[in-house]
Amino acid sequence: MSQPHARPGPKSNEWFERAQKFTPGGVNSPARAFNGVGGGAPAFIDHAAGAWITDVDGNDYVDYVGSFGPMILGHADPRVVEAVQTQAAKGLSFGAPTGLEVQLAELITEMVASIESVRMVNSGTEAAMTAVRLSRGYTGRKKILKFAGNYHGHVDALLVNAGSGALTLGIPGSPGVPESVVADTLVATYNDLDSARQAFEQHGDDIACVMVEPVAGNMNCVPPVDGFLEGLRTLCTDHGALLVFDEVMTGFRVHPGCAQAHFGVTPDVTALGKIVGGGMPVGAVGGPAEVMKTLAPTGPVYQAGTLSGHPLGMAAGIATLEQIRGGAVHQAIEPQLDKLLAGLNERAQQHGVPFLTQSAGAMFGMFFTEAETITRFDEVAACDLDAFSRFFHGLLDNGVYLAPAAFEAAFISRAHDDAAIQATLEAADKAFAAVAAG
Ligand code: KE4
Repeated sequence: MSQPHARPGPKSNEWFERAQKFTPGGVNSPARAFNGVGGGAPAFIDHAAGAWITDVDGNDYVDYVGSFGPMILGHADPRVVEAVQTQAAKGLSFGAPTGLEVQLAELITEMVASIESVRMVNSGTEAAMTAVRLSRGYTGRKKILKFAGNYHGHVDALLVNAGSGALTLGIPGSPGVPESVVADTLVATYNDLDSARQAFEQHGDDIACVMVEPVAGNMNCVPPVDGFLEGLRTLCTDHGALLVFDEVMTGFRVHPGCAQAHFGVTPDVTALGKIVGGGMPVGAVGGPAEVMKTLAPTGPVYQAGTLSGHPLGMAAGIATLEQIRGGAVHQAIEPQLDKLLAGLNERAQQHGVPFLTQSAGAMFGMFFTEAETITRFDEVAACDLDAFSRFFHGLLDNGVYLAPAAFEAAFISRAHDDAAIQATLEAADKAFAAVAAG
């Protein structure tokens, strides 16, 4: 399917011109804008299948964005598409419960050991927001602890910047977020257990929850160092706080049982998104029934949604998780990712480009650095971001599509066969040459 490529062509430019007239920045999520890689029109997509995505100018790309994570089976998986088409013909949404919601809830509780009860929502943001309100309602406490470089959606209380120092009180991370809303948000350093311990020493009995990405996928791809997640588990248990794993990205991606199964650490509450909806707008928040019963209508913590448990999203989620649960998808992906990363590192070395890859399950990251390992946000920020931008465009010009930012993770799917990997490595050879040329 691959063919010689130019960067997004005239039709993407036309759509971008039109889009900017009616939508801020011409995109419905800033993560899709090319601002972080020198600007210009993003590729407007016409269709996708398997590992490949095709833009409106007919350029084919091997895709490592995968809708920022959901497409672990590859694009337009026949069973997922068929499930959505069949359900759509029966009506789109009812404002009343359906058996589909029960089936997806049963699948989630079967696949994720820590989840006995689950509430469907419409996005990862909603899942994280609900997890915070649930934790505060369940514990009767106000403070929440998160980590610099972790992203949990655009929830006001979680849109905070870390100040200087290991532990800081939240500073609004965006205009429109009042200081009062983040006054109870503590920010520690990811992979620095002492900074979390310091938070508990200072605020222990008022911390409702610790919210953490079990693999940090919003500061490129930074796995937890040994003992970090285990240490958070102990701190939360000792101080009566809830440990919330934001598995919106890692859920069903790092392991069929989520990152918590991969690392053997059990959270109290899990936020899910992306893969759980198979590419449709679905989020979920789950945990022990004892905690989850705090949510309305069984408990006093209010939470609701017109389209929560949407039949088409449930159908897509069921069709996706049914293919993941046995483990065969992750087993098939592993050797392909190994081949890809080995090939990338080999070509970087051939071109004399300082380059590092890190991965967890079916997600991975690429850093332009001399460092042997990256474990902290400041180390990511110190990487050569200009080199990443040249690499991004070198790949795009040669038919490989990455997220347009050095702080995003990359995603491989079951559909990334040897042909896709080979096409990627041929493009990478040219892209590393562009990086080396400076
Ligand atoms: P959504 O509201 O975008 O469905 O999920 C928010 C969210 C929550 N938690 C984690 C760990 C996440 O990674 C996300 C969303 N991830 C970004 C990618 N960095 C989505 C891309 C975008 O915002 O367009």
